[in-house]
Amino acid sequence: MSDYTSRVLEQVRAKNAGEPEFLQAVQEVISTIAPVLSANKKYEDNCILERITEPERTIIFRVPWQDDKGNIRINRGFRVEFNSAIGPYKGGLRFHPSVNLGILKFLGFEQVFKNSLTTLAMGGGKGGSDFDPKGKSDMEVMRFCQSFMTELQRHIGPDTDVPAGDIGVGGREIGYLFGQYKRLRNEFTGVLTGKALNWGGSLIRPEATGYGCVYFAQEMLATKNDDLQGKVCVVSGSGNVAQYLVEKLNQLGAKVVTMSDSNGYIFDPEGINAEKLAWVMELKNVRRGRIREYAEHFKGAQYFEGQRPWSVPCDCAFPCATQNEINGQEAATLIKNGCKLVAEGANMPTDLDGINNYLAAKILYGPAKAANAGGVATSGLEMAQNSQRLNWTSEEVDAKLHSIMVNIHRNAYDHAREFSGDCTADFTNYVAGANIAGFVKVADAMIDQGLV
Ligand code: NDP
Ligand code: 2IT
Repeated sequence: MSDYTSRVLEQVRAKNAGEPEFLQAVQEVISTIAPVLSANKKYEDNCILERITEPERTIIFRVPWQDDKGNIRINRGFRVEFNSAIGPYKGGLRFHPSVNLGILKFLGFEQVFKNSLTTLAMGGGKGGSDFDPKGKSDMEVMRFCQSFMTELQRHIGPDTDVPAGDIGVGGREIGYLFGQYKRLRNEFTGVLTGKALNWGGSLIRPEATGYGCVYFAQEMLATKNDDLQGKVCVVSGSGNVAQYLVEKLNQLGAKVVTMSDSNGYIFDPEGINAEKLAWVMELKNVRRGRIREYAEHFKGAQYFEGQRPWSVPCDCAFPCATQNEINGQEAATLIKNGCKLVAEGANMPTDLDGINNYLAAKILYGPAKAANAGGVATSGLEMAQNSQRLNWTSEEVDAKLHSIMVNIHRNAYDHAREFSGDCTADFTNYVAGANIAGFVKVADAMIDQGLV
């Protein structure tokens, strides 16, 4: 770390005490971009680090709604509009009881660099609420979404800020949110992505994060003349990202042996094939049940209550549930058991100790902001289709997604090799590469646009 990066990190810590996830995300980025800051004095002269760590705007609002029994309920709504240097704010909405300002600031901060890596014109933002959709009826979810959008609609728009889904926000929620926006504003625009196909959505958007993460893993393996055929894979989560990631791994001949949810994980030594995955999708998307039912339904599978899957021996690991789901010890266990690749579908799933363990072991490690950027990239493709008022075929969208993931990998790889001193013939530090590549584009745009 240089004097400049240490000084800014201290300031950020002092100003954002009590937001550990945000500080963790900032530390990871700042600690890896020092070489590019030392080589280009203009970033320090323009106080880019001080500015890029401060959201442009943070909106916090009350969300009152009524449950099915007629009780009045109050939640807190947020939108963090982090950085608009290279395009309108873009990023998902998370509905989960753990949501608070610090978590949304970490997610918004990550989104700035991720969106930059996609090569598309999107700034970074994130929002959501501490509302828990679990156990709520469709009508309760609808009333909540309508109340949330009644306030949020003042702050967003197709050229201003374009939200999408994240944990707890899928097709159902996007539908209710879009309906209320359209009603209040009397306009049918691409203000949200992740829409259904019959009213402006894009083919492949639901699949995009999971598919994209697998495409990124393929690119990392290709640098070692390897591929996914026959690889034993451990996956966490069983939501949107995990489901389509497992689908693509199966298509490419890998064997997925675990999935999980917030209560525990299932281990299926035979592999979660296409037929079993279809059952999981019905369980999670229609019946909204628990993953433990898998082990009751499929003989030979086991369920581990309250545990995460990282002690299961594997070739490749794909965390797809939530932040900090792999700590230093769990990362060490993965490596000890032979894991050679980690590609992150979730945002910041590995803590800083865990990342250091991957880097020390020199495994292929695809950090979230590069590996899971396919979701927001395909949101960018949805925005492009909405502007054109055209729908592309799934082959077209998938080909564009694939080529974006190849480009993100190449960009991170090249920037790592140019700037990060620890790369060798067989090791690429994709953390440094992704952070530097994402940072430079946004920072240069901020300088071009003056002190705003
Ligand atoms: P979903 O809500 O569809 O699924 C989330 C999954 O993770 C569920 O299986 C859920 O379990 C589990 N989970 C959530 N919170 C926790 C927790 N605190 N502890 C353990 N398990 C948990 O969300 P997504 O699949 O969309 O998102 C998963 C991750 O991917 C998140 O980190 C998100 O930010 C990231 N991401 C999502 C993108 C997208 O396009 N959707 C794009 C890029 C990243 P349960 O079923 O019990 O709730
Ligand atoms: O974390 C993410 O990139 C997302 N949840 C997707 C955001 C988006 O705008 O599609």
